[in-house]
Amino acid sequence: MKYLMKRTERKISTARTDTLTMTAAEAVIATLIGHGLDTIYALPGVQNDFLFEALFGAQDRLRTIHTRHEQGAAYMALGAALATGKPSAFAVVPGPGLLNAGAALLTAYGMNAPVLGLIGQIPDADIGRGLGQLHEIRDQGGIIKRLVDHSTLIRKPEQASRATALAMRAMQSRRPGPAVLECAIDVWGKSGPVTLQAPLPVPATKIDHGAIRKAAKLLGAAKRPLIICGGGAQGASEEVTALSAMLQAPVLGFRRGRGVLDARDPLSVTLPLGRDLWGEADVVLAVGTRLLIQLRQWGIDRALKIIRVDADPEEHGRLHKPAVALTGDAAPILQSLLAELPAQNGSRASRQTEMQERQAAWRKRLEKIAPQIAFLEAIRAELPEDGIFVDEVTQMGFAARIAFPVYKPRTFLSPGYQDPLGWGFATALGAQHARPDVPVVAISGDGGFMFTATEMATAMRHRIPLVTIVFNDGAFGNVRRIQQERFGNRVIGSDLANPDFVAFGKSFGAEAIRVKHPNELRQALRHAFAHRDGPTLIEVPVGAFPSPWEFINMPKVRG
Ligand SMILES: Cc1ncc(C[n+]2csc(CCOP(=O)(O)OP(=O)(O)O)c2C)c(N)n1
Ligand SMILES: [Mg+2]
Repeated sequence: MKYLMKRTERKISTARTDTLTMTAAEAVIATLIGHGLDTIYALPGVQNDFLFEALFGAQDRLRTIHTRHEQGAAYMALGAALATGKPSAFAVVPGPGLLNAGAALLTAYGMNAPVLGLIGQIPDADIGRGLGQLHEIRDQGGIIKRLVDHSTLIRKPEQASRATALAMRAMQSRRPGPAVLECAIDVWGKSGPVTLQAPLPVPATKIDHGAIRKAAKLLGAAKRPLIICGGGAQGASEEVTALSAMLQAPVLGFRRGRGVLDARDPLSVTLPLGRDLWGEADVVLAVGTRLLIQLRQWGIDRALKIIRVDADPEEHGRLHKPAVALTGDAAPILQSLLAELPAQNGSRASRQTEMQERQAAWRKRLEKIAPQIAFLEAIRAELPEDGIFVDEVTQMGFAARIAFPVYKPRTFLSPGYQDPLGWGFATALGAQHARPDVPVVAISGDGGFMFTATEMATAMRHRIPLVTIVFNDGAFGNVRRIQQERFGNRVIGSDLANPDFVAFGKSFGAEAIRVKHPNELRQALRHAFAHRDGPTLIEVPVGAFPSPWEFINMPKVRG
């Protein structure tokens, strides 16, 4: 490791054994660099002083991007992982630092995102004694164990590198997800003999050929096959595209499955039409999705056979016993299925025209949410096809999930079942930081934006060219509408006093502009995407939007 080699005076043994004297912090950082990480999103504090000292020494290999709140650091790491499909890391102090990062860690868990949290600890000898040390929290390790599947408390430098490599492997093995390494204030800075651990091999998916044959038979004989994609299908876009063509099967993606099949393909569908197709289907191939909406809301009966592909064997039968369960990474499993299928699948008539007509009929019905769709069309017209769109828990976000055309995998970031207000802006900052080669646009409401709006300072400090659109209706609009419509207009806790968003953005030195109409939004976006030397905030004042809920919470179609 280049930066470690500068410390030759600390090298205690020969190159043959590669044992070096280094601190626990240096060992963790060298191991992360050895795993290909080049950035850590972080907020310092005394428990992590030795970690930051080591980060100073590693600056040429691992950039430290500091944020203004731990929530920002962890969401940025999440955004980086989602936009690249690779592991990312953040570092925060214990107690309040950990809890501040908690919503993002929870979201990373729900999204199976490989995010590593480095969390400080009180002095090693005092852990668990309840002395009231700075940032002490009762049973921090226990709290962390409820949040992630893999966590380790590093107790000495000798253990640090292997613990890091094991965490990195756990984040990418079986069901991917976040992991945490805790380390005490005094242990980070302790020196000892360290053998750096190279990346450990991630176990490859074992293909169950019997199950593949069974799946191929079912799909080959299916009259109305349907493919449903969740976040677990994002790495299998080519395979899903080929299967869809071979079977003439529509592909439904909602939220995290969007973009697996290009929205320009007439077989690519979103929720409302997807529900119609669920009602007609005889075989469903579900790839990396919990199928919660389908099985709970839309219904299930014996006439529908389900083939599940999931990284987690426990996921298959949680709600319904599938006809075939395939466990592992979606891409290799679907490749095996593609190899087996031609022997089982006869020639199929094209469904292109039928699907085009049905898509057009739904587009007509979606005109009910025309104001949202007009803004989404403006964004789509300006965002390049590989540009990344980050949604939020807002009227515009709900509409985007069903109506924003997504062309490529990993270009529509949506937070999954946690749906935590405030994820958008900070996650998008991380996505834009990790993918400087493509424009990223975040949309949020005035409510959601203010959760992490202070990270505008981070965007300025690190010159992150994210474009953020704030749709300002002066309310937690979604909540307000529910109170108006379902609770007899008993409106409470949902009106908002906002800053002047343009003045707010400008006060940081960001580009900021207010636009009213979709065509003005297009112009503002075009300008922002052409001048990518810092962040841009676009405020769009809006009135109450028409409700999109009839297209999302749709009643049973079978069973
Ligand atoms: C962490 C978190 N807290 C609360 C909520 C509940 N919630 C869902 S939407 C919403 C209002 C969003 O307001 P805004 O961002 O302005 O978007 P709008 O609905 O006005 O379009 C709230 C409070 C949530 N989803 N997540
Ligand atoms: Mg609002």
